[in-house]
Amino acid sequence: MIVAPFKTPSNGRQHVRFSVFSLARNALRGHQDWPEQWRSPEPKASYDAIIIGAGGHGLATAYYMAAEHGMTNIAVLEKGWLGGGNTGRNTTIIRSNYLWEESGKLYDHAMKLWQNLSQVLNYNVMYSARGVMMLAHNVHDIQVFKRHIHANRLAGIDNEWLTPEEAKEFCPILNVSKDIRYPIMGAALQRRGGVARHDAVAWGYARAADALGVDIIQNCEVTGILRDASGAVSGVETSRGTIRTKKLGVVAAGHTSVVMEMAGVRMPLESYPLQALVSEPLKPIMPCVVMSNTVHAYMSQSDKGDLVIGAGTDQYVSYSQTGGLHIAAHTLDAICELFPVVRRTRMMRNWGGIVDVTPDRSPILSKTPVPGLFVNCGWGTGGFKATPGSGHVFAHTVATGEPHPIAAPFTLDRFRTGRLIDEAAAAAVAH
Ligand code: FAD
Ligand code: PYC
Repeated sequence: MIVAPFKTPSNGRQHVRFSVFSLARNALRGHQDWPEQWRSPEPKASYDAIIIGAGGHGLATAYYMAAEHGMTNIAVLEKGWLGGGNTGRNTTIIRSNYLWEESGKLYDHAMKLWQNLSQVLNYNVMYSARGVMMLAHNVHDIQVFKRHIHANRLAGIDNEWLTPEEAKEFCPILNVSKDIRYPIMGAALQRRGGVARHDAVAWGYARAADALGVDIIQNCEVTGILRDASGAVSGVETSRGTIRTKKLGVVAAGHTSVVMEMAGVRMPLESYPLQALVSEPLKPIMPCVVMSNTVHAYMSQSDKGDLVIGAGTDQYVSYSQTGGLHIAAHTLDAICELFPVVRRTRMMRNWGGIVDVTPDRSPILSKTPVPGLFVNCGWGTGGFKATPGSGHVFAHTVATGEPHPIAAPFTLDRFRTGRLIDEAAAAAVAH
C-alpha cells in the first residue's frame, strides 16, 4: 500500500532524492555536497495549523496533513531537537497483537504502513519484520496470551502459540530449562512484528514534511496557549514569540499534561520514567525480539550488534529522564536467567524517557472541549510501533476537525463515559 509517496519540492529548494545514482554521484564527490535534510526556518507570524512536539507522531501528523490533506502552511514546534524525546529513546519494537478490535485496527493500520514506509518517505527506516515473541511463565500468562491469539486471529491479525521447544527453535539462545525461577511455559509469536530504526523514522518524516513546505522549528518551547473571546484556540506563546493559529495539535508524549494545562484541560495521564540499556556490540546472536512481561525484561539485537534491553517503568511518577538503578538491576537479573550466554556482556549506556500512561493503557487521539485544540497522547510505553498509523489518523482528525474512523473510539471523553479500551495485558513490560 503506497500512502502519499515522497515528493521532490517544486519550490526550488535543493532536496535530493536518495537513489543508487545520487549515492554514487555523492560518493564520487567525497560526500561533501549533500544538502541539508530539512530547513531551520524562523517561525512565521501565523499558520493554518500548528503541531506541538517533533517526535515521530508529531512529524508524521504534519507529513500526512501536508501529503494527504493539502495543508502546507503548517509548523511543528519542538522545545528541543527533533526526535530527542521518546522517539529517540525507545527500543523500537513493532507489533500489533493487542486484544480489542479497536486497538487491533489502530496498531495493524500502522503495521501495514510500516511495510513500505522507506519507499514512501524515500528514507531507509530499516524496518525489519524479524518476529516478536512474548514469553509465558505461568498459567495466567498462558491463558492471557491464548486469549490474545484467538482474538487477533479472528480479526485477521497474525499471532500464534509456540511450545517452549518451538520458542527455543525460533530463538536458540533462550534458556528453556525448567530449573529457573520463572520457567518458560510457551510463547505468543507475531511473525510480522519486528523493529525499525527510531532516529530514521523521525528524520524520514521530518525530511518528507519539510519537502512539502512544513516548517519544523526546533528550540521553540510552547509556553502558553492563547484563546479568543469564544474560548477557541487563537495561537501559542513560545520561547521564540507569539504565533497565531486556529488549529493546534498537541503531540507532546510525557509532557502532554503540562501543555494541555496551558489551555485549562486536565488530562487522565500519569508520566513515568521508562528506561533502556544497550550492551557492547556482539556478533549476531539474536534473530528476533523476545519480551517477558512477567519478569520485566525484553531484548533484541540491533544491526550494529549491540543488545537492546528494556526494563519496566519506575513505580513513581516523575519527569526525570533516567530511571531507578534497582529497576535496571532487576531487568538484568532476568535477562541473565533467560539468556545465560550474555552473562559476561558489558553494558555501554542506559537512559530513560518520560512515558504518558492512561488508565486503560490505550492512547488518546481526540478533539477536546476547547474548539481548535486536538490531542494525540497516552501511548505510554508502546507508541513507537504506532507512529505511522497514529500520524495518519491524527492528520485526518486535525485537518477535517472530525476523528478518522480508526481513531474514533480513542476519545478523551471515554474516561467520562466509561467506554474504556483496556489493553493493560498487551501494553508490554511496563505495566
Ligand atoms: P516524543 O518522541 O516524546 O515527542 C514529543 C515531543 O514533544 C518531544 O520531542 C518533546 O521535546 C516535545 N515537547 C514537549 N513539550 C513541549 C513544549 N512545551 N513545546 C514544544 N515541544 C514540546 N514503544 C514501542 O512501540 N516499542 C518499544 O519498543 C518502545 N520502547 C520504549 C522504550 C523506552 C525506554 C521508552 C522511553 C519508550 C518506549 N516506547 C516504545 C514508547 C515510545 O517511545 C513512545 O510511545 C513514542 O515514541 C511516542 O512518540 P511521540 O512522538 O508521541 O513522543
Ligand atoms: O510496546 O512492544 C512494546 C514495548 C516493548 C518495550 C517497550 N514497549
